[in-house]
Amino acid sequence: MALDAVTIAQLAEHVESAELNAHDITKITDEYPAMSWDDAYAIQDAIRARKEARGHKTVGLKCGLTSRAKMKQMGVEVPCFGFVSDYMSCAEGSDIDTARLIHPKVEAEICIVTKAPLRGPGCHVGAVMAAVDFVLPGVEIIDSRYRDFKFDLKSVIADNTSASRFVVGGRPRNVEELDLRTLGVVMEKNGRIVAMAAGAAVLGHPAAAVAMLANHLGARGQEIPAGSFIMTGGVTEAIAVQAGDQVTVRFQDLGSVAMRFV
Ligand code: OOG
Ligand code: MG
Repeated sequence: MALDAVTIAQLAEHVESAELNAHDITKITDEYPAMSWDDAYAIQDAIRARKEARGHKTVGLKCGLTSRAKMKQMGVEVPCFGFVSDYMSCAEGSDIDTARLIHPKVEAEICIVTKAPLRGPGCHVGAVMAAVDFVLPGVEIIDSRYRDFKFDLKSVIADNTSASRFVVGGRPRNVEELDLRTLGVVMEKNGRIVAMAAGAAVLGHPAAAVAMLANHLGARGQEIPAGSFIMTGGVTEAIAVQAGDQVTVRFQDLGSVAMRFV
């Protein structure tokens, strides 16, 4: 760790305040260029602890930057991991208030719920598939707290990987009924197709993102508990939205997920 405990706590408050007050900040590595990967995750953990101390429940885990399209869009080469809180969950078909966000973008994500714990190291696609209870379609609304949505990997990890809102919808399906690699996803904004991809865009197989998460947590002595909701990462590049936009994502075999931005 390059940063001391006081600095970690101050940065957690700084980044979380930007989220809660919907104002942007400069990326924190500008001021702390020596920040390590452990520092970045320690800041994210401190943000999680702050939310939980205020009574917010952590309701899921997320993988980010797992598709080439997302990596290319953000200029980052390695996936990252974060969490989602109860207040970030929005109902299918609901209105999402952009006044509480900075510069939101939508992402189509294949999501899973586990029925058994997953622990790395050595977690692989087979182990993940055996632990999947069911598969769900989801849309994540990301909202980087960094100016102009520009960051490096350490800064975005400290910002809980831009987590902001998410919508889970459609119908749950058993994993054996699906081929997650060829599962097609079509994203529409205001009735026009704006992006499309198949599940394999996520590290060759969305379950590979979950294995990576289990291995990441395993290296830190943690596991993915049974019953976890996990978002495997955007299959296409993220699409900017603003008040007045309507978004529908159609997932092959999983139904569609829709929302409106107001
Ligand atoms: C980081 C979060 C990326 C995904 O699904 O790739 C993410 C960002 O692009 O702001 O959630
Ligand atoms: Mg995402």
